[in-house]
Amino acid sequence: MTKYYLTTAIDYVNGAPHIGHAYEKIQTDVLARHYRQRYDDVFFLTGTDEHGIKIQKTSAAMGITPKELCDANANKFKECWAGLDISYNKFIRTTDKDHEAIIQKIFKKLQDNGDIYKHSYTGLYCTGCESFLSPRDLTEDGLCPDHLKKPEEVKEENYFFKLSKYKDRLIEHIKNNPDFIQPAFRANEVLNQLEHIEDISVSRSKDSVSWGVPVLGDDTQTIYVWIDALSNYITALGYDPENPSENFKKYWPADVQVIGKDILKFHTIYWPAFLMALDIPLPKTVLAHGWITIDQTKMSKSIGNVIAPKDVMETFNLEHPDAFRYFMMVTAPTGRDGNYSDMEFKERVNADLANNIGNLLNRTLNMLVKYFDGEIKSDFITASDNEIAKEAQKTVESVKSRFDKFEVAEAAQEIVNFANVVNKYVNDTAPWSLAKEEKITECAQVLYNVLESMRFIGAILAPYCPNICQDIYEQLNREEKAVDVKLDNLRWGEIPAGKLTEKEKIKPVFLRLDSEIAGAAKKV
Ligand code: ME8
Repeated sequence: MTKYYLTTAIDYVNGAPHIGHAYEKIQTDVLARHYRQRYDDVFFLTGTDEHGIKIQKTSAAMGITPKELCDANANKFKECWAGLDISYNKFIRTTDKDHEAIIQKIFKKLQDNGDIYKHSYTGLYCTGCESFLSPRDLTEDGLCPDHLKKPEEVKEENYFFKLSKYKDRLIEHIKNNPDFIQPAFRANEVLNQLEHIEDISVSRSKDSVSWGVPVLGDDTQTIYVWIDALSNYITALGYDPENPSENFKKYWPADVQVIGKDILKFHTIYWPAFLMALDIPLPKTVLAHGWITIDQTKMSKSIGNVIAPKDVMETFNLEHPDAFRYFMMVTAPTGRDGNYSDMEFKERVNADLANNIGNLLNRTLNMLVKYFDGEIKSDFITASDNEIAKEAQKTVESVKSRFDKFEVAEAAQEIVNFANVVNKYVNDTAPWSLAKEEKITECAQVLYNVLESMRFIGAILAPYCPNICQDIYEQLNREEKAVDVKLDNLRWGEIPAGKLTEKEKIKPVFLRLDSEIAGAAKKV
């Protein structure tokens, strides 16, 4: 049995999901769906991060309890992921009772091991980060570089975690395991931060932060968000310091933990140090994605340019999320920042999904009906060593190796490049001329090559566009589901002889967003 365990960051529930949150969940979903086509047992975890001062303040300002705010917003995240076809296996909320109970045990174990001690402290707290910042982290004007707000000076007696004790082991781990931080160019940033690492506060006084898990045996202190939040990756599997569950033993360590670049330090310094202290193996890879801007501008409530996935769905009257999922995955090289604009979205999905892939299938099926009454004869079936078949098989291998490096955008490009090759092949061989010249077998074999190529494309594109690829499979009269195709079983020549389609059954799998037929879609 091969297993694969993936996680996303868990989102703060002080607001509703926007397309930046969606970017990460789609990226992880595409990875999960791809690995389901290769491995036996994939477990995909996501969820919400619900404790801390940010939630406490937002709910107070709204005149509701923190729990009411969490319930309302956690539901918005779940609804949003359902609308985007995010195929997670578990949704954890840090207010889940079983999670809270284990957090207390984890904290206790760290205390018993001597990794946590009490200490009086004056520090600069950024609510946006839910973290203390060192003066070195601030901008020249003394602001948090991510939230551009002045951190609050906090003077408290808190529990501290001996992060400095793990400094050398962390540096060694990062240097010896080049896969641990991906993309690799981010590792230096972490190594630089490690040079100045100090012990960190892991609790806040209950007087200042009451919305959180109390320290066991000391209810004047609340465990503050990072031990609570990061541990979700193991509590969700049923980790218990006294009795780790079967699921924990089966899935941990995580194969990839997907996060945004802004929380890299927490996932590649704090998290592995907590795991070392608990004597638990480290995740194999932490994959940091870039940030999504809107029209090249940072999304922010104050600018008023925050876009939710449903805004895009409504603007273009989309019946399923595939075009949005696809665009988000190709808007930037994996790991780099990307941008969303209505114009770029429309142009990109029209070019790749409608013109390149959708039209290719549509016109080939129409020719099959016109010249061969929609029927494949046994001498149409081509050998697996013809040039197009070889290109198809090579593309599957390139896509797999891109995914092995988490290069989701680059893998999509491999698929588009292959569709370009097949389009060029159709134009060069001109099956309409072959039909006119009565070169029947030649013409039929060209069509067969295209249909088989589409079957390959339907399988490898399914993680990005599960609905479109299912439609491709239905157009090809396939019984299996595109998302369920195991890539190692994808063999050339499996479209059988027999009736494949008829005129009435042919439908476009993706309409241009500005086409007349897409109709009700607003013109942008
Ligand atoms: O950081 N573009 O929660 P969060 C791309 N609760 N990704 C973005 C983004 C954007 N514009 N805005 C946010 C937290 N994200 C913590 C995580 S994990 C144990 C705890 C990403 O709601 C961000 O990088 O602020 C992060 O990975 C995720 O959304 C949740 O952000």
